[in-house]
Amino acid sequence: MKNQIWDQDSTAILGAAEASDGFGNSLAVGDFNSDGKDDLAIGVSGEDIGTIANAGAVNVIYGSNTGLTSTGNQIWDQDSTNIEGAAEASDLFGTSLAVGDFNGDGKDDLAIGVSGEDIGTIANAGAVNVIYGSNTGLTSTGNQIWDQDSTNIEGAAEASDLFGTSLAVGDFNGDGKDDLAIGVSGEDVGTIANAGAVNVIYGSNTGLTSTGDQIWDQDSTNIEGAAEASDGFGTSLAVGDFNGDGKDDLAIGVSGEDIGTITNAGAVNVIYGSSTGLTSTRNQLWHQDSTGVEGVAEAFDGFGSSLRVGDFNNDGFADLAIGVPGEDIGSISNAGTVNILYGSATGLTA
Ligand SMILES: [Ca+2]
Ligand SMILES: [Ca+2]
Ligand SMILES: [Ca+2]
Ligand SMILES: [Ca+2]
Repeated sequence: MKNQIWDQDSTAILGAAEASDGFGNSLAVGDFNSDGKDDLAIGVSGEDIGTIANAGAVNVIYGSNTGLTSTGNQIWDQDSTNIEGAAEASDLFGTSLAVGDFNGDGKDDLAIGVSGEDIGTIANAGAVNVIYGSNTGLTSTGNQIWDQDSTNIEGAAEASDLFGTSLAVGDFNGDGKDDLAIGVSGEDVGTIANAGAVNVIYGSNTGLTSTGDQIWDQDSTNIEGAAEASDGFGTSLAVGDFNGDGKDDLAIGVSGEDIGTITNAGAVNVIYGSSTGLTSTRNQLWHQDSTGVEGVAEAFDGFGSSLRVGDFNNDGFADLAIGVPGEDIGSISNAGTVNILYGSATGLTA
């Protein structure tokens, strides 16, 4: 099949290419219309909506027997008909994207980070829009917006929280409905600025619901580590079933974590799923000075800046790849490296 290139000036694609739109700044894949062909969601967080600069948008291009096609393509923003929220300058709708089946109807649904969303007068508190799939693709029916001031959601919207700066999807309680983890990397924990947090909102037959929602940070009861200024807990997220118990587990990058006196060496917290959702039981904190882990923690390594999950040895336990872009290789500054931790019946292990 011939390769393709897509932009907002491609024939029949909605939107128009404009300076600093940043089409493609984030990507996610799902089968939004359940036709067996995957569809592509494309973040355009620098899109202007009318004269509203950098409000942001998401293009969706659907799969077909001949690959992605302009047929039925969509563009979504907070001023789309019946979509929750309102496009405002520098909202950055589409700064992050994640796909899951939050209502378990067999059609994939799209979560859209809006990290620059103001909540009332609270600048850059951040929000997440959720648009649900249907037989005809993504539809405004039942769409939602979530922030830390949503009813019954843990936490409180504060300036520069950046709720939605990262997103990840997994079935943390194993009930067959996907759940959404939302990075809040600018969250202050008490008076500790930008320590960071992660909100978790669980799926149900009616989609994401506040029932049983959670907020996690390094000062949560029994969670390893300690919240410190500029830790950036939640800068990156990844999901896998590291212990193979059928409940997904959450890896949380803390790229600004100091290890002892080593500034911004970085770390990764891992919180395991259970039949009641994510739980502190057997949670872990990993860094390059953890016993048995390869490498040495050094200042500004940024361990955990990026995370990805795969089963590299096909043993049925998910494994975690950890980006360390600031790692020095010998005298070569910021050459970067990647650590790999393998899953096991007891979870990630060195
Ligand atoms: Ca499809
Ligand atoms: Ca769905
Ligand atoms: Ca679930
Ligand atoms: Ca698990």
